[in-house]
Amino acid sequence: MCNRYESAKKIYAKYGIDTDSVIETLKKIPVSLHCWQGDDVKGFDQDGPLTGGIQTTGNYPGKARTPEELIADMEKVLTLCPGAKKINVHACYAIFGEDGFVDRNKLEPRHFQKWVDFAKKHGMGLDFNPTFFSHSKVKDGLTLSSPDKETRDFWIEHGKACIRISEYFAKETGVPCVMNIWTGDGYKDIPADRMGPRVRYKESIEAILSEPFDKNLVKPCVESKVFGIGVEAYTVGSAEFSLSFAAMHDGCLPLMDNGHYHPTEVVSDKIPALLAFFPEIALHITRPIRWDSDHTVLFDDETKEMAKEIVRCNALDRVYMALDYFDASINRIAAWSIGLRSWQKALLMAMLTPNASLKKMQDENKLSNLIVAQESIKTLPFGDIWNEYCVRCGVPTECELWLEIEKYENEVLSKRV
Ligand code: RNT
Ligand code: ZN
Repeated sequence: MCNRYESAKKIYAKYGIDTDSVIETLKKIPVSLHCWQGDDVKGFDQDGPLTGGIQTTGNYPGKARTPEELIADMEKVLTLCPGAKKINVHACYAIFGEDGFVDRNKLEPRHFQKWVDFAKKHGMGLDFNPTFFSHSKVKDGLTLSSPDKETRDFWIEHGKACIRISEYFAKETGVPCVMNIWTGDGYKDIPADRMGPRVRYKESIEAILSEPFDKNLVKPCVESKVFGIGVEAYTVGSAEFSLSFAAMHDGCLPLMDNGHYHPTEVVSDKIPALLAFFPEIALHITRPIRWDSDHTVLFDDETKEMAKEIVRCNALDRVYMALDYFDASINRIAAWSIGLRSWQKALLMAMLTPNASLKKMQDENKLSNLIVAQESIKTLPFGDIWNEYCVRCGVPTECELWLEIEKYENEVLSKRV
């Protein structure tokens, strides 16, 4: 075993931390990997533009064009990232066989069988998302909150179909399926009625959740948002709407995406607030630059802070963690891997922190001692433990990562023209 690890392990032991057991624990904590990073949120069921107030920018070559390419790319990413994974699938990634296309209100489990095969092959669970965007039935920018009943009904049927598919995922994989409801519904300019759309949205989500399902298998979530591109003035599924909906509906989880708040708000502070009330919550982990830009997640301060909160609230089994970003301007395998590895680093660092003794300092009001301790922890030999974690998981270490990505780019991605 490498000397640097042995020496780092001794240093952490002085803080009461057993690095071997941290590594073993972290290996088993699943993080959900989003399929939509591989093809710029395009999907397989339509040819139109990406709508709903979200945007990918960039045209780096090599994006996945078919289900086979997308799954192959994700398989490559699995070999580059340590830790347990789940796969997060959007409904627009239905894979139609010989019997052909069906619209979103008619989707069935069989349209996702290849995703189940992929998950089972790697012993992973699956998460799911109805797709309420990039579709001709989005009427005047609205879906579940539309004043038009036919439009609402179409999307309610879609939501119900997705509940059935989520339950199928859970039964097949043996792992609960987190099903996240997000719509881009909203208005570009000042609305005349802010409550009407929210009441309709509430009733539509209730109609979706009236589809029978086992609450131990399907975990429905509602994701809030502050604004989207072209939807600047008003978002139906605002923070207060979504949090209240989840609070008032048993079995429904609030989902916080850290790109969906005003720039000075931090999700790290919201995590413990929600954990004080909800048995379980869900996260979309992203990196907003000035807006919900969905840049690749990095090992930066707020990422570390969010992981810290989950760990020191002892909530690793109460928080469903999913990545959600899409960068089309760099190698997509690199984007996926950097994001997942960064979140893994953040979790590892949080688990290598002597949280109990820091809390004690706070409770005893030893705040000078606390600031000194918090700063000194930052220079512990974290990199040596991370390196060892990668080795034990059989994935590339930091200095090996690019070589692997470059090889895949040369051998596979560059041939996609
Ligand atoms: C959009 C939301 C939503 C999407 C995915 C593709 O702002 O974050 O979660 O990114 O559903
Ligand atoms: Zn999101």
